[in-house]
Amino acid sequence: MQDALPYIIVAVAVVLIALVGGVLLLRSRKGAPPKLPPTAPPTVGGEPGTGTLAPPVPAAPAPTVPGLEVPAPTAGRLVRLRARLARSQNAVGRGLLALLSRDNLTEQDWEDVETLLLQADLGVAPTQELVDRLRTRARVEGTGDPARVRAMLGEELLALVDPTFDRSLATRHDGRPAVILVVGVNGTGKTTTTGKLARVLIAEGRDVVLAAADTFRAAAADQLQSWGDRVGAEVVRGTEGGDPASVAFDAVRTGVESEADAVLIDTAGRLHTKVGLMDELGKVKRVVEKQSPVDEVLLVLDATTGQNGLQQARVFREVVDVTGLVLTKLDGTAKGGIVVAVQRELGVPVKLVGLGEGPDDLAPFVAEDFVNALLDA
Ligand SMILES: Nc1nc2c(ncn2[C@@H]2O[C@H](COP(=O)(O)OP(=O)(O)OP(=O)(O)O)[C@@H](O)[C@H]2O)c(=O)[nH]1
Ligand SMILES: [Mg+2]
Repeated sequence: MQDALPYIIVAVAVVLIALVGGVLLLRSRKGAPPKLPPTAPPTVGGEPGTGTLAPPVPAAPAPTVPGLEVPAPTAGRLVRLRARLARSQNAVGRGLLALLSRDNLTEQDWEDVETLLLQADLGVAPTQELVDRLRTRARVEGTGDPARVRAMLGEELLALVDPTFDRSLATRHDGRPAVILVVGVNGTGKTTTTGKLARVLIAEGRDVVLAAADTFRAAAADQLQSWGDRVGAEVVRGTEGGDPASVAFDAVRTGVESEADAVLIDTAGRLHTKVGLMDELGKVKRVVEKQSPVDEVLLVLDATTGQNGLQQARVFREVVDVTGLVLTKLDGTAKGGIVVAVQRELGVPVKLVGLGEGPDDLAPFVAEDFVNALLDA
């Protein structure tokens, strides 16, 4: 037994060493994962809760709020997106310039000018007015010199687009957030515009609350939620099939409590001819107004639907007193004249234009930039 003792001690020592070694090995394996994740997190972005937990830090340096996007600055956006506008509109601009630069304009030439303007959805009355003014000026100032014609046409188009409109969007004032209601028929781009507008405001350093008051489909709220999550805007939503007015009401209360700069309310698409749905929209506005004035009602119109948009605009104006227009999908149509037609019809300015499906493809409307884009294609 005594002879065996050294062997036993050695055996115990071996077992102990093996055990300790094993534990250490396991520890180091367990310790390894925490070192690995740093390579994984950069892909995060929009994990649940990020949007509501993170303070909506405007244009914050990216590292402080990982996963949040920093929207592109808004200054000069229309100029930056001008190529898109020009691509679809340049047939009109170039056509007009070519015609008007002829030396002696015939009746046929003037008719062609008129046709081009009508095709661009300028509308009958503005077209007639523009042609009359151009004819008078052509008689006095002459044609033939492309530079002078360019200047003349530019001035007249600008007068029609009307640079005197106030196109600014309401933001926080009187110690409360601005309330912006987004309305329109189905598929015009309301939710997309609401999401893009949140980015515009956040890029300008403002705090935004989004209201998913399209309660018809859960997918509509999810769509808005994902816009909010990307930039850290809180999204207030209700239950599917719930009352849109109460979602809007709750969102405004949230905005007031969190001292947000703006509450953007996305509503369900509705055909202007459906009386029940239009009444519901009126109710959304009235319910919100029990708590706070509605500062803006933005009517979103799809520019590709042309004169149909005017019909919609008239009905929406009656129900909710539209204060601004958003023309979407201007990147896909040569019918930019609708800007003039619809402003005329409602006496309300186009405030924003959609020029693509990208998150920052929404531009504050600037009359001069728009006219230049038409003519300098
Ligand atoms: N090319 C282009 N597509 C746009 C623009 N604005 C929106 N869209 C697209 O239009 C489609 C409809 O947009 P939504 O924002 O879902 O429209 P909506 O008005 O909310 O639709 P409903 O809620 O169903 O009434 C989407 O595929 C958008 O990407 C734009 O300015 N240009
Ligand atoms: Mg929608």
